[in-house]
Amino acid sequence: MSKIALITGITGQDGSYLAQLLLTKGYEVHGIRRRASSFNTMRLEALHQHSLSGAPSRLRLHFGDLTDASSVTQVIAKVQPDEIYNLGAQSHVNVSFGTPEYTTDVNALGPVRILEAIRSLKIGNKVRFYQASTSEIFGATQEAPQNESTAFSPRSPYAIAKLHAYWTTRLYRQAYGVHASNGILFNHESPMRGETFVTRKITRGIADIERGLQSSIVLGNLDATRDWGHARDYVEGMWRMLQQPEGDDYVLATGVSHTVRTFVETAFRHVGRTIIWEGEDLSEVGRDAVSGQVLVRCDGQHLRPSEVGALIGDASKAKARLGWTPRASFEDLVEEMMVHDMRLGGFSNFTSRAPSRQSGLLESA
Ligand code: NAP
Ligand code: G4F
Repeated sequence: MSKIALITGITGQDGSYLAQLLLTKGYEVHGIRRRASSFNTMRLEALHQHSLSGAPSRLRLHFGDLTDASSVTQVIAKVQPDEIYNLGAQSHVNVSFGTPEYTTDVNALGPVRILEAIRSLKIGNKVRFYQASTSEIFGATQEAPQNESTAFSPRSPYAIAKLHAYWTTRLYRQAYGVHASNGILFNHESPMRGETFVTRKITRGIADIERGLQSSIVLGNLDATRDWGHARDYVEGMWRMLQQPEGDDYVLATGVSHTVRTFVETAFRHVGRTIIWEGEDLSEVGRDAVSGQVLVRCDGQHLRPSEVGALIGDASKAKARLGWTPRASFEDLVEEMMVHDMRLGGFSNFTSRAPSRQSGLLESA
């Protein structure tokens, strides 16, 4: 009998990589997707196509929403999963400052709704639960690198909601004996990354500059640092957490950090351009060293009301207990994203595929 997994946020970056991993491992994979006025399952298209070529699809999607307890409970009751991965979230930190109440509803109360469903359905002794926690909960911490013992200091509505979810997950583990784990993941990117996160904004922007579709990329804080890994490596870590005899909390990170500025320079090198920086603060620009063309500009709209400190993770516990290590280097990651966006033309081509078979994924379209 194959195991059954349920993924919330299956239409997102991590959801698509995790679904692929679990299908490869022989799981029957179910996902909760939100109802939208246009197709939002583009990232899953390749998986669906794959299943069309072989055995009956082991991937099923169900409409639901983390803000709606009844839909969450109904899907869990119907699917009877062995493992639940809660990846669904309003995941954009800057957006959370403008939508604090909604972000709290999805990111903090969403996991409460899932865990209460597990309790009310009396499946707490059977199901294993993964919560997508985040390095953002360390926020303004002075300690570096950060590990599972580092004090929390969240600095955004997003991070505060995720910290609520972190403690909720621990509570259901300790109070009710649920196999529940927090993956405290540092930034992880890929060609499937949403286009408003800084890495994909840069790689897609460069691809569009090279095509003559835009003249420059407009960014915020160039000196922000992040510990960037590859999403493919991180979903492997999520799965490993749920294969342990007990639930626990683990940091996943590369232990190496770079600035946004370095990401920009590395990505432009892929298309043979060297960036020279001129000016200060929001007047700073990045020019092509040969042509002098301004390729990077700054705009205050991309600055946040409060920024986190230097986030860099220590994943020693995951290495020792899960045997997890990230494979892709920073350079590998930038290269893969650039190759993808140069080939596919970034956002415009990604979304222009009209997936007429999308409803084939749905049990209740
Ligand atoms: P993502 O690409 O933004 O995907 C988020 C997913 O959540 C999408 O499938 C989205 O659906 C879904 N979602 C949003 N609101 C929902 C709601 N109300 N009900 C049900 N589903 C909802 O994010 P990601 O990068 O894959 O990240 C996955 C999870 O890990 C998130 O919880 C994020 O906060 C967390 N995390 C990410 C990173 C990272 O660096 N990527 C690091 C640490 C933690 P739509 O497609 O309909 O929008
Ligand atoms: O790419 P970002 O928006 O990612 P951020 O805020 O680190 O959040 C991501 O990683 C978290 C894990 O630590 C996840 F929990 C979260 O869900 C999400 O996946 O911004 C990265 C850095 C920030 O310091 C930001 O100020 O890039 C800086 N930045 C500079 N210019 C920009 C821009 N960020 C965005 N989104 N857009 C810009 O133009």
